[in-house]
Amino acid sequence: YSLEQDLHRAINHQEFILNYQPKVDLHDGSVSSAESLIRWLHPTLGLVSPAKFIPIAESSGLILPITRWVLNEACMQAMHWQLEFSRPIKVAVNISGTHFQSGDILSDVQQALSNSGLAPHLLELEITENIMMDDFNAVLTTLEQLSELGVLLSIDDFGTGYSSLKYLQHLPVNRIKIDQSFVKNIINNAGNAVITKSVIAMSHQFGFSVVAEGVETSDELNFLLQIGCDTIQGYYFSKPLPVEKFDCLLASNR
Ligand code: G
Ligand code: G
Ligand code: MN
Ligand code: NA
Repeated sequence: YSLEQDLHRAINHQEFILNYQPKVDLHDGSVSSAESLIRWLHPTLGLVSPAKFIPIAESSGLILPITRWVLNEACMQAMHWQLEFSRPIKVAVNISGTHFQSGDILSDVQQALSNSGLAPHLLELEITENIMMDDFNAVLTTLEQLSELGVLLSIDDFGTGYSSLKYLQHLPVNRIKIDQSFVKNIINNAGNAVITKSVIAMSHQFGFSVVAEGVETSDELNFLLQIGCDTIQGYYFSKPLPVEKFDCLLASNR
C-alpha cells in the first residue's frame, strides 16, 4: 500500500477537484482572476493536502497527467465563467518545475486551450523561481514560446527561492507574486515592509504587475494599497472555494 499507488488510481477514478481562490484587482475592486488549487478526496483517508501529494506526484512523474487534468478543468471553467458572467475571468494554474523539464508543457497548454476554446490571455501559469536553477536557457526558451502563445506567466512565491535578480530582467513574465511570508506582519515588521515596497518598485520598472499573497487583514490591505500593489489574494477577501461558492462570489461582484 502506498500513496503513490493510490495517486495512479485517483486520476482514473476522478478523485480530484479544483478549488478557486479569487485575486482582487486593487485598481477597481473586481475579482479579475482565480487561482486553481487541487484537492484530493481520497476514498478512505478523506481530504489529502496537495502539500502532501504534489511532491509524490513530482517524484513519480504523475504530476504530468495530474497537471494536464488541472489545465483542462481550469480552462473549461474559465470559459464557463466568461459565458455565464459576460466578462473575462482569468484562471491560474500552478506548474511544477518537472513539467518544464519534461518538454511537454507547451503542447499540454495548447491542448487545454484548444479543447476548451479559452482565449490564451485568460490562462495564467504560476511557476516558482526555482525552475530557473535548472537549465536557464532551456527554461527561457520554453517561457518565450508560452509567452508567444499569449498565456500570462507569473513568478509564484517570489523572494523565497534561489533565482538571481540578474535573470529577472530577461524573463518574459507578466506578474510577480510576492510570497505570503513577506505580507505576513507587513504592518509590524519593518523588514518585510521594505522588501515588499522594493519588490513592487522594481517589478513596475520592469513592467510586471504585482500580486500580494496571504493578505489576511484590512490593515495589510490598506498598506498594500498605499504602496502601489496591483492585486491581492488571501483569506481577508476569501479562502479557496469550491466552484459553486466561487460562482456566488462572482455573481455578487458584478
Ligand atoms: O491550497 P493549499 O494551500 O493546500 O496548497 C498547498 C500547496 O500545493 C501550495 O504550494 C500550492 O501551490 C500547491 N498546489 C495546489 N494545487 C496545485 C496544483 O494543481 N499543481 C501544483 N503543482 N501545485 C499545487
Ligand atoms: O504556493 P502557492 O502560492 O501556490 O500556495 C497558495 C496557497 O496559499 C493556497 O493553498 C492557499 O490555501 C494558501 N493561502 C492563500 N491565502 C492565504 C492566506 O491569506 N493565509 C494563509 N495562511 N494561507 C493562504
Ligand atoms: Mn500559486
Ligand atoms: Na505562493
